[in-house]
Amino acid sequence: MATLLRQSAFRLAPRLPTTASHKARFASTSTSPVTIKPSSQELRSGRLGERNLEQAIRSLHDDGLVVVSNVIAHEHLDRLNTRMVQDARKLQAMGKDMPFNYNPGNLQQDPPPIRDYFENTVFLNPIANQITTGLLGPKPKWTFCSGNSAMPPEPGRQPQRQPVHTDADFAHPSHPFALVVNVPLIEFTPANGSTEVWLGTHRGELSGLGVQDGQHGDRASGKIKQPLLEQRSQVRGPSQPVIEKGSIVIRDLRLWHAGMPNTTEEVRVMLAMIHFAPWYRNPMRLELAEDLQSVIESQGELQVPANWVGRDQAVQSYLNRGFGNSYDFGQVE
Ligand SMILES: O=C(O)CCC(=O)C(=O)O
Ligand SMILES: [Fe+2]
Repeated sequence: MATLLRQSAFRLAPRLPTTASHKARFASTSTSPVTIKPSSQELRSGRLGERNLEQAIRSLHDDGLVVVSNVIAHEHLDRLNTRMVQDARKLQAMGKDMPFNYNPGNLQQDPPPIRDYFENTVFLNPIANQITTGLLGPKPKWTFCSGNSAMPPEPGRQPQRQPVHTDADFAHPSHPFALVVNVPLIEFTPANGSTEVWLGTHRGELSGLGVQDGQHGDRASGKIKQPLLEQRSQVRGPSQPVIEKGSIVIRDLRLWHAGMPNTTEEVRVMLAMIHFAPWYRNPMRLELAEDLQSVIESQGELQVPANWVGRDQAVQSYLNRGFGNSYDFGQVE
């Protein structure tokens, strides 16, 4: 009897796993993000196959970030970049009134919300939508469309880094509810201010108001407490990855990150679009020119709550929006 019991217990004992899928279950300590390189068939169809989609979803759960390379044609980025660099220089010329986040080297800057600059591969990228839908559920809500520009230092000034922070500087669910789709308009490198990212900090005890200093709306809100930064560095430190032009970076809104100094002479623009879960009651709306209405209404992947305004009004107001943590990404009751 005893022998039988021992044998069956042995049979039930977990076997030492050796497969790749098992390895994936252990938390990674790599500081570099996972980069998915879609096949030419996946690029043609605008859909990742099962294996790459699994990898993207797993990276978002485990690391809070995934990079997908080669999904946007460079010419779709270049025209928008030329315009946004001109706009960034205009904003910089506003001096102390410029819309900066944490320090004057990092501008909050919307793209022009008009048909001439709207490429579907940039703003409604099908692979980005497939991944955010896979994680958040059908028809994520797109209610924020802006950008962050790391400016070359002005003469006589030292470029500054942002404090490590989370953009989720409000009470929020402890499970995924919002993803930021970042589109770099040029290649990002440590020299031009590639965003510093702290993988794996989007969940558990590392996430929530308890890890943050500052109140929502302060320029310093969302800042991660210093002792936690030191502790986390021992486990899984930060990195400033090189991101190839044409990539998208999808990041859990809760992840710790920081805008970094741009030591080059070229403005570094990164678009930032937030997809909220379909059930998440964020009341924000986009403001878009009427000439985009048919483009937006002919797609069915995202909910896009928008105020439609005349082209002239759209052009007049897009450089005059909120910044810092003046946006409210929270949800209503
Ligand atoms: O520009 C960047 O790389 C990041 C900016 C950022 O995180 C912010 O302004 O909240
Ligand atoms: Fe941020």
